[in-house]
Amino acid sequence: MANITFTMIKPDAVAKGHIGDILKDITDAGFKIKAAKMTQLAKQDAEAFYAIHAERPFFKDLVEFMTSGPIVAAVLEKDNAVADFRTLIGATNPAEAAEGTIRAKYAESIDANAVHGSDSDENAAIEAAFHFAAKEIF
Ligand code: RTP
Ligand code: MG
Repeated sequence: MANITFTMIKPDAVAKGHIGDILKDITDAGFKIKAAKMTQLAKQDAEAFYAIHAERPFFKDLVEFMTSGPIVAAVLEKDNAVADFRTLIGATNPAEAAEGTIRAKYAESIDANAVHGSDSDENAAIEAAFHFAAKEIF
């Protein structure tokens, strides 16, 4: 699955009406959408998804934010998907995100930072399976 990554358009970007803009940036950059859905994470879903950050000081705020409204989850395919997608979205803190990146264009803050991108091939597979059944990935 080295050509797969997983993304979420986060509640801030959905609320601001940027689903279409962000999906266009993603497909313009050469990613193919293999799965996509709009959903809202329950507290226990967000806690499980971000379990790796459970001990971090920002964990409670992260879970609260990620459950605050609907998201769009998607599985994306491209050569070098994980690294190329993280380049496309830019730094976690939008103040440090390179010009033209999705976070530079649409994020508000380090918490409300518009999009998620998997950080490894292994996590991309885990995260895709967290949100989608095999038959929902095309
Ligand atoms: P993501 O997982 O959402 O793609 O973001 P990332 O890899 O760039 O950042 P990560 O370290 O995985 O952190 C996950 C999310 O937690 C929030 N965060 N807040 N206040 C802080 O210092 C802080 N650090 C991270 C961000 O919203 C980040 O996207
Ligand atoms: Mg991360």
